[in-house]
Amino acid sequence: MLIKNSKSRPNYDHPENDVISEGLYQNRRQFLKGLALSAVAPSLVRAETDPFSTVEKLTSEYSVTHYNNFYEFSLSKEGPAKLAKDFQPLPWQVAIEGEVEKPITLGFEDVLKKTQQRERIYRLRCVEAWSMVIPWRGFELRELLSLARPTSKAKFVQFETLYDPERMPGQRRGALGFFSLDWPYVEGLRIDEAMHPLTILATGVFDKSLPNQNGAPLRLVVPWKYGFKSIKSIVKIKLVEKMPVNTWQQSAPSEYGFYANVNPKVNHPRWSQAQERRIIDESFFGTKRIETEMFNGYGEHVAELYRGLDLSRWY
Ligand SMILES: Nc1nc2c(c(=O)[nH]1)N[C@H]1C(S)=C(S)[C@@H](COP(=O)(O)O)O[C@H]1N2
Ligand SMILES: [Mo]
Repeated sequence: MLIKNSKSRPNYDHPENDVISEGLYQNRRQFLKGLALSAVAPSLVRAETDPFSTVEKLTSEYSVTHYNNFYEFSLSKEGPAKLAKDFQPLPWQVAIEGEVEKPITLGFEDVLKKTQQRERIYRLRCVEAWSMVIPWRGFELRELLSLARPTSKAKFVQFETLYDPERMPGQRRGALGFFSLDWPYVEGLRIDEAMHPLTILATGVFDKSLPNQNGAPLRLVVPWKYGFKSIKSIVKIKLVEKMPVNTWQQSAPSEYGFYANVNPKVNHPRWSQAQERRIIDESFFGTKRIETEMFNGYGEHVAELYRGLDLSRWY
């Protein structure tokens, strides 16, 4: 793989490096400091140097971008790619509010500037018992949360997807037939889950910006939890004191809970979670059936977060 380091060149546009506007000595120092920093801080940390990435065979790009769950556009797996084709994700703003010292609203470009971009290859296990291996690009959520300085009352983090029925046809009244969800789609994490370095906000897949159907421009990815936790197209992040009720929990509380940790021993009331169909090539039905792993194989990193918690009660 090619190593891209476009940011390792000094940034001549940045006022701190502007040799003309300020004292020559200061600026020369800044310039050299910039050079030294850029030598150790590449613009993108590649998966090969990242301890959290898996080396399993990747799912094909076609399947990742054409077998989707995104009810704001369609109930079918192939629907989101078609119906989100003309969605314009930019410009985009995301607000961080609630139990924070410094509420902020940032444009998408600013979010990228303030965070370290990384490539992370994660398994994604849907509650429907299929799975993929996806090379995400994004950054650790904790970096963004820290900018707003959560207070000691911030025990949970609530996320919201854009609500805009004009642009998201699945949100229109009656659009999904007899089926309906409460919009906007809401998800939540405990604060320690949100601050865990495995938890990222993804902005790309396969070295490209995130396709609309995958939640452009910005979506959560929590690899040890069922896919529905990984909420797409986020506009609001609210730090709260009480455990939020997420969309699927509110729709069917006996089937979907707050935690939604991948767990082969706790079955869905209507199907087993012991195994999964791993989708690798372009056949959506899955290339092989494999055993589902506890915490989707991320137990060594996250099991300690749940010590003492009854996982069959807190599903
Ligand atoms: N806003 C929103 N986020 C969502 C969903 C959705 O319908 N709406 N579906 C979830 C489910 S069930 C899964 S499995 C993943 C799928 O992500 P992918 O299509 O990028 O693979 O997105 C999750 N995030
Ligand atoms: Mo899912």
